[in-house]
Amino acid sequence: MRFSPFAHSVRLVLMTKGISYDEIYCDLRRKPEFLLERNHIGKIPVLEVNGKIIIESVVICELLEELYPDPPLYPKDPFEKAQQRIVLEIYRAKVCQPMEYALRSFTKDNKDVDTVMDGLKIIERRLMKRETPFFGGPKPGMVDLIMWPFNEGLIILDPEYEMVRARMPNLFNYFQHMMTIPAIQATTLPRELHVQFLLGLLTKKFQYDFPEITL
Ligand SMILES: N[C@@H](CCC(=O)N[C@@H](CS)C(=O)NCC(=O)O)C(=O)O
Repeated sequence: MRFSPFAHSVRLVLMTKGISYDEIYCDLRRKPEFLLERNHIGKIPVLEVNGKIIIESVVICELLEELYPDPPLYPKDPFEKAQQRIVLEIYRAKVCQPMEYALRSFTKDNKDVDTVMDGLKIIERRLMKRETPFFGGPKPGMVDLIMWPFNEGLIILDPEYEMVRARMPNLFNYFQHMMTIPAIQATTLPRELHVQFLLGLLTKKFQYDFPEITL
């Protein structure tokens, strides 16, 4: 499943830390036995390290931080780390969840999109209080990398991020900065593919991978 934002977060952390890994995509409509053996719930991403199985994208990313501390993606100061994690929690509750509904409606003009924009405004305010280009500081940190795939997906509803630009200039600049980061450039999928995937979900003509596109 090429398009999972949760898997994408893990991919960004792996790439930022320069960890070598093998990636296996799954067709989530016909879940393969090898996935169910490792996660009986059948959700991805699943990380396997030396025979140990870990699920849940944030848990996976934070485990990678502990196993591969260089470069650090969280600050040393526990209070600053807590501040960054608060942003992530707000984002997951106020942006990720409503985004799922908003994307399925496939139109800009509906209340679910307004709910996503309201959630993003909270993130915009948090960003304004910081003096660094990223939540993680001068470079993207854990929170930036975990949030990014959902921000990228927003382009389905908001081509070129026009709504974000008009209503949340700081966040729009932040998106522009994020798009200059090599790991992000290497993994970003064009809007047409996001749209094609989403249409596949809605029409149940799934396409979980586009083999012709190499990441
Ligand atoms: N909380 C999980 C969510 C993972 C998740 O929902 N993955 C989706 C793909 S984007 C999935 O595997 N769906 C298949 C299913 O629910 O059966 C995480 O952060 O890893």
